[in-house]
Amino acid sequence: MNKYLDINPEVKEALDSGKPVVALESTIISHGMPYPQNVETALNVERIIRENGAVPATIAIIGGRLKAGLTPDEIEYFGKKGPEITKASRRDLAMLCAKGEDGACTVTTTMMIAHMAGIRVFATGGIGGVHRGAEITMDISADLEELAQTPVMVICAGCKSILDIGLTLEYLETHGVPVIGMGTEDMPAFYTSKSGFKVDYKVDSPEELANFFRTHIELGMKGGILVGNPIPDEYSMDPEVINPAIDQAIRECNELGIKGKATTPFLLAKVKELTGGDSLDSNIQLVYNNAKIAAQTAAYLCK
Ligand code: PSU
Ligand code: MN
Repeated sequence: MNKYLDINPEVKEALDSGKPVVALESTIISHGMPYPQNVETALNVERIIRENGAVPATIAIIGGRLKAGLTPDEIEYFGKKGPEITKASRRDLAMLCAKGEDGACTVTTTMMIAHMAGIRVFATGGIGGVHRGAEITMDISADLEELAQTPVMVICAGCKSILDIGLTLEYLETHGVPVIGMGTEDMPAFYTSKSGFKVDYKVDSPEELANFFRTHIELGMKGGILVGNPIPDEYSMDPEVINPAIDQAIRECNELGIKGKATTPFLLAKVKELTGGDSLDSNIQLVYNNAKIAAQTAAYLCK
């Protein structure tokens, strides 16, 4: 086992005895949602994963240790400290471990640590991708590179249109990452169920998804797969409300000259502010929905 990795005892027991485990990220806690809803959501997500037959492993870096599985107190700590905790991507891992610091794991570092621990299924809200205007800025999330090289299944609600969804899908195609729709042929757009872009394949159940991923692993494919699970209709947002808010958030981001790793957290917070909290409610519900599908898929994968 990696000398920097600590696997929580409950997670370790589950992995050793072939029981289903689902990884969860911590950037969504520290940078993606405000306190205290972030902590409440993170604890509910863990509960939903248990109710659906799997063991949750929220992933983070604490005092330079890579943690697969957090205690409720550690989740509270991450939620309370919020954006003060370093948002940790692949390039940050060694420095945080060397200095003994904390890091909130993005999709990238959650995939890395999940893979080190032997966890194959990971649920989150949305992934990073190719930003609008990337043909000039070259702002492309490291999440896409990680999907290209780490064999973990990432279940999300699609990409927010803070990104260029079409270019994100092109990039994934180039890198050989299969994009699967759960019960849909349309790539979901996070707050809404359809982006207007097609996924590569549609599956109709967690069982079918598990069979596909098992084959992917058995073939020795080195990368991951991305699953777009659409937000349930009752929580989906009105495109006429969410789209102008996203456009305005991007305009303000450009005007303020915000760049690099600060871009995504700024856009997420701005969209939430502009929609008066409605987007936060949708965000929370879609994460719950992804957690449920992830736990069920992980359970089939263990059969
Ligand atoms: N998109 C969301 N919510 C999030 C993120 C993205 O809708 O919380 C977070 C995830 O942790 C993701 C990261 O891995 O932002 C991507 O950041 P960047 O664009 O800087 O790579
Ligand atoms: Mn970026």
